[in-house]
Amino acid sequence: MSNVYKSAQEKYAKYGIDTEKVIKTALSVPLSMHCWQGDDVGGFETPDAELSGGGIQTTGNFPGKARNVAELRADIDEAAKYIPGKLRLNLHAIYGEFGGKKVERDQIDFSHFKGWVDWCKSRKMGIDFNPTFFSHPLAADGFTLSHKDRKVRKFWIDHGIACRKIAEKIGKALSDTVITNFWMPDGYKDLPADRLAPRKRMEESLDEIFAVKINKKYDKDSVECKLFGIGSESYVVGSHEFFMGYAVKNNTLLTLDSGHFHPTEQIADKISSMLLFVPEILLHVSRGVRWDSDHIVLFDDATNAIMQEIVRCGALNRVHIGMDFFDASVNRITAWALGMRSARKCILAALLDPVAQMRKAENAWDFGSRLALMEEAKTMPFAAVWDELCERENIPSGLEMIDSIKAYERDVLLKR
Ligand code: RNT
Ligand code: ZN
Repeated sequence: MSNVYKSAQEKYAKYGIDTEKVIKTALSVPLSMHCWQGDDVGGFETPDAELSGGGIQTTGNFPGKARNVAELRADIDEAAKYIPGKLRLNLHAIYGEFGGKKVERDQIDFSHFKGWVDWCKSRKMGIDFNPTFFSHPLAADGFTLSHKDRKVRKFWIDHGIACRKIAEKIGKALSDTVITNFWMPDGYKDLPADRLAPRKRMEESLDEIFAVKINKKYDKDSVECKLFGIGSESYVVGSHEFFMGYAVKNNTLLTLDSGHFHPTEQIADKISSMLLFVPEILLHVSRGVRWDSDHIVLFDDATNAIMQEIVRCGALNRVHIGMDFFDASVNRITAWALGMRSARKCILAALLDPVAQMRKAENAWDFGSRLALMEEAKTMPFAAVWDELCERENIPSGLEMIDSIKAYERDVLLKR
């Protein structure tokens, strides 16, 4: 235990905060690691899926992206070396092991994910799941579950059902609860003449998917809204109001992606409201930059505000924290590690806040002291506690991490 940490511990103790307890809690919060940062959301379908017709776009051409399951696993292992605390793995349906065969998305089953289950088991990682409603010829019109053509809708409905069944089996195999997230890119580039009909079709399709009984002990469904995407600038079927309404009406989880709202709108303030009306929340922690929703997460105000809200609502067990960023312009391992370390840092910082004192001031109508305490918290010796947390977990410090990832880049990534 370093002297710097000891002195920090004393300072926090003056505010009634036990840094030892905080470190343990911060490490115990699961972060769901999105597999898609490793290969730019490509997946391993045969023939190679193309990133077209779906509003998902990764930019950048940093060398060495994972080309197959084995490489992706090696990269996840490498990134995990730098991320302290409990991890889950968030898989998209296109990341199955299809044995070099073409398996249509409405035909996928648990066997394609059995390898991932074993792999995650040996790493004590839980799994989360996502049907993939993009990068497919039947998504090329920009519509899936709300497509005008019943045949197209049916294909995607069957995909959604197949994914829920897979997720349930994964949950059973891991004695855990998988969260399956539904995000559909459906929308129009330009002004629609009919905004209602696609939304009605989307609702009916989702109803059909969720009508299939799944054991909630093993799988829970979540729905994700978005304001706009590339190619769906004017209208997204699954808007915030659509999915907030859908989740409340149907008692599903609601996914809040930090990059899916107006540029100045933040999701932190939404958490306390939604906790009153939906059973649980899934977060896609990301960083919106102008029109892009998927930059690498940082230790910034928006992410700190999110984690503060979860902690202050006492909702660490009802808000599931998943990552959703993808950057192909930097080393992908760095992207993963940096983004997820930042998320963990924000959790730690939120747990170190003197909330009890702030609330005391608030309840006494003493808003000056409340604000002063919030300011005070910002310059408390947070870094000393973070370093201690990393050291105890044998996680390299920031600078060591950069050197170590550079070595992996030289020895592994650049040889691909
Ligand atoms: C897209 C959504 C969605 C995807 C992943 C890959 O805007 O955020 O969550 O990023 O499913
Ligand atoms: Zn998302």
